[in-house]
Amino acid sequence: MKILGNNVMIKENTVILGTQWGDEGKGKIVDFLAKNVDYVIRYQGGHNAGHTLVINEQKIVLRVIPSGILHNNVTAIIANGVVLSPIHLINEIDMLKKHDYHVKNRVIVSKSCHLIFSYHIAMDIAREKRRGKSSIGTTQCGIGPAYEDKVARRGLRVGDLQDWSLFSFQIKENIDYYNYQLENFYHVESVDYNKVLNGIFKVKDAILKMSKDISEFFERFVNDKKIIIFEGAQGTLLDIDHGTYPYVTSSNSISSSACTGSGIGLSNIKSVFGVAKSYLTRVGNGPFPTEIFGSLNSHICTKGNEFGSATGRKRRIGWLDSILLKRSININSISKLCLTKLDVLDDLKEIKICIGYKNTKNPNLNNKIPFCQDDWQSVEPIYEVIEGWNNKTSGLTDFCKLPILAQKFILRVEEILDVPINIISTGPDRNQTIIRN
Ligand code: 2SA
Ligand code: MG
Repeated sequence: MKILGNNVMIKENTVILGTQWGDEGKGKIVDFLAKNVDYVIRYQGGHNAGHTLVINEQKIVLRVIPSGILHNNVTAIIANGVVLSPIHLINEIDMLKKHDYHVKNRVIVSKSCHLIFSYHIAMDIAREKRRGKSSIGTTQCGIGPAYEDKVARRGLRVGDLQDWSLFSFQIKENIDYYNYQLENFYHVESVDYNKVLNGIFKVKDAILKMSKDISEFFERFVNDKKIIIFEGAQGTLLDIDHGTYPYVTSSNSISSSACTGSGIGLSNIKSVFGVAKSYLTRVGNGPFPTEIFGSLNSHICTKGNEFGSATGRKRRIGWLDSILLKRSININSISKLCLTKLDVLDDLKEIKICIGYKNTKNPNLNNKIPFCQDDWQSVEPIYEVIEGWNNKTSGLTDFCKLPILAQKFILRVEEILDVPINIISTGPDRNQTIIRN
């Protein structure tokens, strides 16, 4: 990626993804950088994501459609790694239409996307209920069960909608399988075959019209030198393999997933751009060493509007954790960072950055990322305390106009992480953004 003065240009195929537990502000950054690209591709997750865009004070939350869609030059691709609720997708297209964005011809769906149906959602809810206190805190969108079906090789894909009679037969098998568990193991209501089938029937033609073999597509646009952004969903620490398992989502959210989740060859991806929040949030359960409670929690939560954009759940709040961020930078091969929500820290007297882990029960684990839940419990963060700038940064677009202490904070984060911070977000609006050369 080359950055030219105030004119940010993505010049090569780039992955843009979250480096923490999601909600870093990826949507805004993808939208901001998509103005001169040809394609934005979602390659994992589903409508559990909530990517918030604010354009001229109008707020739009995209959950499965890639964030570049508001630019007319962008074609949005939902690739094979995504689990797709067909009903949700149609609703999201309608929502955009209401906001005067007519996008139907610019949304393409891979025929290989696995589909999410109401029985996946019923199972997600039933499982969470049964887990009780040790629940994951899922978004209850059916993501986990849909990925389970994919790996178990009983999933139904977008392309399967082409043969309705075969599809109707196969889905009956799956519904019987799910209903047996829902009724006999989870003791909850089963789903009705006809209702599920009718729901899909209503949207199937619209979905099929958008569907394509994406691999065939790639051959063309790689040769034509089209520029692609691969947009990550959730965040690195929620990755099924590399995140804080089992408190993770059910997909790989790291950068290499852009290849498996879309079918593009490894050598066609040229750079990885990580998005990190200036502090840290997590929605759902699981370890969080730098978590903050009390009045500071409420202050940041209110000022940062830290509520799930899909579920409305209050997000947990904590200080920036450089131990986890460094892991994330390595796993993803991140060469550039964007720091978001700087303005949320504007009123604070002091700001902390976690620069080490002391493990109070097991000193061998000092500065290490634990494997066991038990070892996470005994992590005590070691903080560097930075003087707050206590001044407004909200809406600023020039690095030099930032209060000196805010500049110092950014430079210090950059130094700790040893990766350049090229973009700083000072508010939710597309324009509230600083580019650093
Ligand atoms: P799931 O539904 O099976 O993927 O949940 C598993 C874990 O992954 C977390 N997760 C998320 N964390 C942050 N943001 C997400 N998207 C929405 C948002 C979430 C919302 O943008 O605000 O509205 O609550 C997201 N999606 C999944 C989830 O909390 C579980 O910890
Ligand atoms: Mg989000």
